[in-house]
Amino acid sequence: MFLPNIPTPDEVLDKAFRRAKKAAARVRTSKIHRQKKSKRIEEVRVQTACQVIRETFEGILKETPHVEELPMFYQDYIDVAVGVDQFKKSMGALNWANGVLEKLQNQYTHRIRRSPPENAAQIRRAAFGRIASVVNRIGDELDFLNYSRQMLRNVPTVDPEATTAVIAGFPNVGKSTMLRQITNAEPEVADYPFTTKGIQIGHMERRWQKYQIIDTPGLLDRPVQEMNQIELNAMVALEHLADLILFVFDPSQTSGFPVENQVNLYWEIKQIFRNIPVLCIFNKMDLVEDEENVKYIEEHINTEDEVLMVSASEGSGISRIIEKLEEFNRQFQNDMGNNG
Ligand SMILES: Nc1nc2c(ncn2[C@@H]2O[C@H](COP(=O)(O)OP(=O)(O)OP(=O)(O)O)[C@@H](O)[C@H]2O)c(=O)[nH]1
Ligand SMILES: [Mg+2]
Repeated sequence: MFLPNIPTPDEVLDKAFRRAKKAAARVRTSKIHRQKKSKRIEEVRVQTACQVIRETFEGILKETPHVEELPMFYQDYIDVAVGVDQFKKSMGALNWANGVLEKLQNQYTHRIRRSPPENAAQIRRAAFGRIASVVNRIGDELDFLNYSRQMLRNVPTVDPEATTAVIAGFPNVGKSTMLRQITNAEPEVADYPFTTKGIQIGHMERRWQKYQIIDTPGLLDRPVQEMNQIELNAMVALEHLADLILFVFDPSQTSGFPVENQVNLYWEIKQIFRNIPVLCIFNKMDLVEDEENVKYIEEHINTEDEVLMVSASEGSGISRIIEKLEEFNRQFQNDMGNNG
């Protein structure tokens, strides 16, 4: 997401006063009386200064997306990253400043016009003082918007229209390997305020339908009790996006996590993504020698969830996952069609 450049109050004022001075130098004088000229110059300086600042703020307001018009995922994302209320408040401050500047511009232009010529410079200086104080008043807000710009620079480009699967499971069970295999490409990796390690998004297109597969390292791989508020909020954002959860088990336990723990995490994920279907993937099947762990998992998960056996690193079973995604998508579209 792109937010426009945000200047500091000093930058705003420097630019405004510099431009005002230049504009004053261009005031045509030959035909007007000297006394009138000095008033005209001060008037132009006040007007130009106000105008330049207002245009700067209007530009920012126009180029910044309206939070409430964005897809829910982005709204939640912004909320997690910087806080939606603070963001809106800061945008409101720009509006406020523009309102005040408009008034000052009118007020001081009139004052200069009505004043004796020898007072014009003094009135202009007073106007500049008021202008500076308005701009400085919203210094914190400008600062915050600049910070938001940094924080939101690397928002992953999610496609709200694409059918979206979110991969969950303990670390080292083969999630990233699977993502690479399914989407057949190096996934896009973006900074993500939800996790420490960034988000990975893989894109895939089959029969004119777009799919995106999301891996969130460091987020969906540990118990909910250990999560902080930011991470819990992140769940909400993912919930808006996920059409399907791919929960990856490692029955070989070579990842270092006993199947009991894996099953516990599975149930937690199901609790969080309450209404979202889960496809259970048993990975690293090439390493599984006896079936005991496979059986254990099968007996302890919801019997309605479908199970696929794969080996991500060897690529076996991957096409089954893709078929399942397509199947799910068809069903999903049908349901949508029937309900809409
Ligand atoms: N033998 C075997 N190894 C696999 C398989 N899938 C993944 N691996 C290996 O398991 C290790 C972990 O794989 P990753 O894809 O990085 O696992 P991950 O779940 O993304 O791990 P984190 O990002 O740390 O959560 C790597 O060394 C992979 O090569 C598989 O099906 N069979
Ligand atoms: Mg990974």
